[in-house]
Amino acid sequence: MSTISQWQLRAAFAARLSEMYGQEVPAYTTLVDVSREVNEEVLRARGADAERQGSIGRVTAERHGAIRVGTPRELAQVARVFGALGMHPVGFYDLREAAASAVPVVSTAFRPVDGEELARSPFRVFTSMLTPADPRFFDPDLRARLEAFLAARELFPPELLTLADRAAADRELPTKDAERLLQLAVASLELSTEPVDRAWYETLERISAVAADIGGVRSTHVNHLTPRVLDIDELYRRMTDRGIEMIDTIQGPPRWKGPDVLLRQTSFRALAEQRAMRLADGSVESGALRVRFGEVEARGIALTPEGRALYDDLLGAVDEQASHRPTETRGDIARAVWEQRMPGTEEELAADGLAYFTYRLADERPRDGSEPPATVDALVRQGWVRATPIVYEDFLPRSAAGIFQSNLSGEGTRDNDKEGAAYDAARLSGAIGRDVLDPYALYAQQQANSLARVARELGLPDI
Ligand code: OOG
Ligand code: NI
Repeated sequence: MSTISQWQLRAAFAARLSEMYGQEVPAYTTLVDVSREVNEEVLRARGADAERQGSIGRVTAERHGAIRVGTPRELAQVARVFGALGMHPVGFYDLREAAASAVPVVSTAFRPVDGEELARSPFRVFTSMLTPADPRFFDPDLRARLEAFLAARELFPPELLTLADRAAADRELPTKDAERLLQLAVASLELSTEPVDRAWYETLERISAVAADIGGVRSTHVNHLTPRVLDIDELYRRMTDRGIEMIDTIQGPPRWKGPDVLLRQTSFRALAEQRAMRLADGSVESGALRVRFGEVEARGIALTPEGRALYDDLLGAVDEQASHRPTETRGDIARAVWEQRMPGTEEELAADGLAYFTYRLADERPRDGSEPPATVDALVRQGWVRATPIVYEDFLPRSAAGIFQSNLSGEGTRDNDKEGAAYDAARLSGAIGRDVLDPYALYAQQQANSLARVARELGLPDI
């Protein structure tokens, strides 16, 4: 009997979701086409160098999606569905704090965790969960109504969850079951045609458009699907030239002369889509909602906690300077700050312990019988070992807040005099009954494994 492995399920799921989303949101297809065009040009111009952070095959197929759910129970079900595809919750993002207007969610990202799995298919889904218990957003009455509404809906059919548990346990599924799982999983993330209860939706919308998007309807949906591009500035220009109105910034690090680090993202608001609305008297009329959008991203080297602290520090410095110099663009200010304070080469980032790399023996290493040196720096400098950057596979809370933000219309309401409900990675782990993994630990492990192997191959003690 032929079977489909987890990574094949994941790759097939990403491809089908992409096909579905392209049919539902035509601007997404434009984005994918322009991304491919830019990637091919970058590859031609930069050759092998363009593939240092992932093969062109990987980058071209690479996507992340985003979904939003309402309760820990629903998030635990999401974890089962993605667990079937070899995707695990990594990282904790508190968007309640990061956004200027009301975004009452906490988030994690489901993604493959080991290097080989990432190379096969790096598909990831940024997944947010509403926080009805946060009194800054919801009063006790609305919280109770919201929780009752959420408790009564079913996002994922039992058949899907049963198949998902089997795929996770067996790490594969027979072809026929795999087909069924993929169908049910994609269908559960399509935009529903069920009429929206207008009064209820608007009640939540007054608090936050995100709350309405999550708790105002009886289903969930993928709200964007993001291709990866090798030159995001060029992509931004081309999309603008095609008349697609992008948000006014690229989130994350500036364009600068040093290495690409972490993640740069930009987005555009999707058009309003026609949706059936149910009115108080039970009649249905046609309305429109804007709930889906487009986003694109460029990925760079993963930073260590020290590197990340520096990144956050620079963000603060840029904010500070931008507030005093309203005539200069944020990009120009950021570039100047980075050129002053961020190490400008991969070698320096590695030497300062600011970024993660994997190491392997160089093909052209000395073979004259000389002894290899005992430190990583010296091994690299003397040509024994080559360093390859580890790509950042995760997200940035401030950028994510910017993406949420730029796609909202109203400000919503948040009562900052109240104390927010506490939430962190440990609580989220408890709520969904599985570990939310620490991204730094994953990168550090990947780096350490590669160094252990190099040490073994060279007959060195630990390096
Ligand atoms: C998620 C927004 C964040 C990203 O790439 O940072 C995000 C959402 O709108 O649900 O997708
Ligand atoms: Ni996104």
